[in-house]
Amino acid sequence: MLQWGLMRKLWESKVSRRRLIGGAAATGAALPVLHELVPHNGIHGGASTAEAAVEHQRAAHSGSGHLGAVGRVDNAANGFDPHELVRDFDEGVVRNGVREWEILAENREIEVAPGVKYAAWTYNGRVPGPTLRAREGERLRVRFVNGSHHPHTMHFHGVHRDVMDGVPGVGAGNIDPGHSTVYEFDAVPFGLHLYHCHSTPLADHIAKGLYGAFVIDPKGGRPPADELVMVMNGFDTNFDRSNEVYAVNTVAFAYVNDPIEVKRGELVRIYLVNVLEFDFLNSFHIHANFFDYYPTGTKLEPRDFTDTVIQGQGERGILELRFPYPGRYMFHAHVSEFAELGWMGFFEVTG
Ligand SMILES: [Cu+2]
Repeated sequence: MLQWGLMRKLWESKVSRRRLIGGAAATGAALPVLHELVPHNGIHGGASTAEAAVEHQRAAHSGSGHLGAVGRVDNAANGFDPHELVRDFDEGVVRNGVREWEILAENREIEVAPGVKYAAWTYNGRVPGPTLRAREGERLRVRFVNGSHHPHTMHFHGVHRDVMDGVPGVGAGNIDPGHSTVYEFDAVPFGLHLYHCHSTPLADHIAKGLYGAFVIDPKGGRPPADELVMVMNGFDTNFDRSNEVYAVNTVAFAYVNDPIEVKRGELVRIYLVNVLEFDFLNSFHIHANFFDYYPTGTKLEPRDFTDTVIQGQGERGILELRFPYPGRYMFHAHVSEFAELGWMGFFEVTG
């Protein structure tokens, strides 16, 4: 409720907040130059619609201290629910020793905050795309079908041949609308990776929603845990190349409205991925607790024991923690602005 008042305030002071962000980042000065160099004509078809929605959201609350009527995002209409998505791992199907998935790129309008619609590009109809999960050393085969209106690819992080890298001009390159390809490679190294579209302009193809987490379990596995996936993302709803909405798993404040339930004393493992565009850094902070941190998940021993981790664009890591006390514990971006614009949630610890 309160957050929406803050959102309105921040929207209204957009210019000053952008200056703040640029000033906080070492490479901020390069940003306007880069934007001039990136061609982005022809992909902003939904701009007027999205902008109208944000304007509508702003107008609805203008001058009213009463924000309760804002309501909630319609998960059913979106076709995915952040509370299911947070524990949803897609292991595909194993045929003849090869682990296989089918991924369809399609355009889809999604609601990222109550009343705020976004013309997303999706893998399998959801943002983030499915969390693909395999075991170290397996052969993987991903059949990619482009049912969208623009050329797209799937670029996986990992170690593989150039022709399977999903970038324009190499191997199958851009996959045109109505076309498909097959990416085939081995699941190495173990860790927490990601996949995303690599068509140009790159920032736009990622920001529109074409990304997902990619988990490769070590051969010996990891200790049993309640496993969660959190993809830190954001949405530039008025196409000014800065985000108006921030979240984990797309829907602003989803885990404030309905906290993530975990059990006291149980090991909780969080696969944390930062796919945010237009901001250089993101972060995760847990209240009243600390966690072990495994950068990129590529080692079995934690590097840090901390309560806050910062990730750059495309960076990810695994967090492990236990909650010693029951109750309601906040987690959020320690970039306060992101937290106030949606990147905030609670754990409800029971038992
Ligand atoms: Cu794309």
